[in-house]
Amino acid sequence: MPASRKPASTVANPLIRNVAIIAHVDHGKTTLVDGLLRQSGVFRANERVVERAMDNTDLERERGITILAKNTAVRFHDYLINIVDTPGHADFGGEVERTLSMVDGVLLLVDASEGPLPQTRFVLRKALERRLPPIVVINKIDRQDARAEAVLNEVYDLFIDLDATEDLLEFPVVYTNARAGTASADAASQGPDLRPLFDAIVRHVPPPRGDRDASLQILVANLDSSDYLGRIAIGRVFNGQVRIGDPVAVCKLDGRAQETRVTKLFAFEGLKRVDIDHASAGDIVCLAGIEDITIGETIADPEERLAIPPTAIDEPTVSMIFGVNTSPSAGREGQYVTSRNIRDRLAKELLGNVSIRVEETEFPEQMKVVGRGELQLSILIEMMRREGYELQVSRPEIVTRDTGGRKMEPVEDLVIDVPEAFQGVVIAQLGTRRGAMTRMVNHGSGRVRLEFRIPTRGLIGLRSQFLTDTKGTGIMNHLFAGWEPWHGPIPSRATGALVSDRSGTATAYAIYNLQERGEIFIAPGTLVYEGMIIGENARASDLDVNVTKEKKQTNMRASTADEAIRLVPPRVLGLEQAIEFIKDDELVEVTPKSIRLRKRVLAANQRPKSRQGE
Ligand SMILES: Nc1nc2c(ncn2[C@@H]2O[C@H](COP(=O)(O)OP(=O)(O)OP(=O)(O)O)[C@@H](O)[C@H]2O)c(=O)[nH]1
Ligand SMILES: [Mg+2]
Repeated sequence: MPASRKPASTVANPLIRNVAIIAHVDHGKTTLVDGLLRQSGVFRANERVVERAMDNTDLERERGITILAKNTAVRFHDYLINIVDTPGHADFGGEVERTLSMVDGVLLLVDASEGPLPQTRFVLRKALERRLPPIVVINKIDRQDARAEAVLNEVYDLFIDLDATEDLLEFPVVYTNARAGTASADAASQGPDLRPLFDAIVRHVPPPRGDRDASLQILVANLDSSDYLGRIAIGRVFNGQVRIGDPVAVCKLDGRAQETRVTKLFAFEGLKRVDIDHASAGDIVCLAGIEDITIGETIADPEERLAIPPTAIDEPTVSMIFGVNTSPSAGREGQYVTSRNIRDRLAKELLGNVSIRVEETEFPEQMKVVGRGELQLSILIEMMRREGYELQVSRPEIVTRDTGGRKMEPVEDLVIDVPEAFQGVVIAQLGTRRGAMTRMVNHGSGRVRLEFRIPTRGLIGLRSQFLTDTKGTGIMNHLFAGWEPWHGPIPSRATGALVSDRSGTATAYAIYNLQERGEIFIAPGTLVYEGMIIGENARASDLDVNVTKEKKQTNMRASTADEAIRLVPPRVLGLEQAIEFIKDDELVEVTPKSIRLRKRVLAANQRPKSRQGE
């Protein structure tokens, strides 16, 4: 099948702009889209609009972060502006990479106080590789600690560092307060609205190029689904035109062509999808009713079948084993529990999620899922659990490579921002994880910025430790930096586990007696099984304990009431904390109702005793 995308020299539609908003996490992308939606008259005057309207999945709203890239479109005068809101967290970088194929320019948002951070660098690099002209938006200009001028200089440095060509260095700059919905070309004064930003988009983002009269080519860059339409392909028409009812050929990734017909066609309009019967070069559209279509495929003319070569995406580096739940309580709380169920769900995930990979293991009931980071994998696990799945997962591992007989591992650039007082403890912690400090900047504000080069392995489990060490005041961000020779062993958790030695119901009496040994994870009344981890031992070795013991002299449990008063509240681990906590010989059991920690080998007498100081 011929693969080509003619570099069209003609403007496909002078009244369209296709733009992506890219930035480091939390710099205000989704909030800025709210402003653009509001001010383009998408909402009725009296309509109440939720904040961060584009973050419309449960998990996005709960966590306040964008996970999936999403499209919207707004009108400004005679122009239609298609906007892609992208996630800023490094684990979802794949979403940014794939959506850049839809657009002709980017808004690079930078927080006026934080300045460029690791993911700013990543997304800008991806945009520059595609030679997408940027508009730099310095956002949160209202912050007390805003330092717009210095931040702009840092942005220039970043461009130069990334070898941006002269023409791309001449980017326009707009200063915004996304929350208030104001923009200005000048840092010192804010206008009444976002018009300066709309103007900049219309002026500096080039109109889409393409040939309406050429053979049809639509590149699928994203997927969505709806209950009554099924799978929806989202993509950009690069060349040609398409009408409802047209026969088309889908150029599949494996080189096959699948003939089908266009039955449903939509365009974006604010937060809605509207039916259209025709689209042409330059448009961003949704097509429903094409079976099995996936990202990277081209919907083409049935005769000519010209595929657009898909873009290569950075390789994932962190893996976890997803397996069938084998604990004694398996199957009680979930709806989908078999390896077949888990396998099918992962296959479905692969269709829409370009930055994960699923590999078989030597055991049919275990799959290895490879992704970009712990957060990405734990979000997938959380989604599965909410959909009714039960599974057990292992401690995250990193992917290694063999280069010329040398074992190589991924390393990251880690940027940390902490109050000076915590600098020492953070440096010590990173030292044990083989982090090497590369830079230290003291802005004189009481906080210091520390930069490290660290094996990706050293980051596993770091986040919760870091938050504890800095009493929640530290900020850490990292970015994949490349491959380096294996850095040697990194110690895992220094403490052992308190492990239940039998099944039964945990009692307040037993917990009361155990709590001096370490921290307890469960409350009285919790059902436990042999091999289940019920707490963290203060010492390095594991300890088998009886957490079901009843007080001898009373025959009633009534006494639990007064004992409960003296119980330290359990440290209940959330999914991510549980994943960060476990060692290689431990697993996290995940069901729609519970998150339990367990030893891999449940029977106490068959379990190898964990070695001291491992
Ligand atoms: N003070 C101030 N806060 C802002 C501004 N813009 C956004 N915020 C706040 O910054 C936080 C993050 O905003 P989001 O819009 O979710 O950021 P984002 O870039 O979409 O984040 P991700 O999609 O997760 O990468 C929210 O609490 C916003 O209210 C601004 O101009 N000024
Ligand atoms: Mg967002």
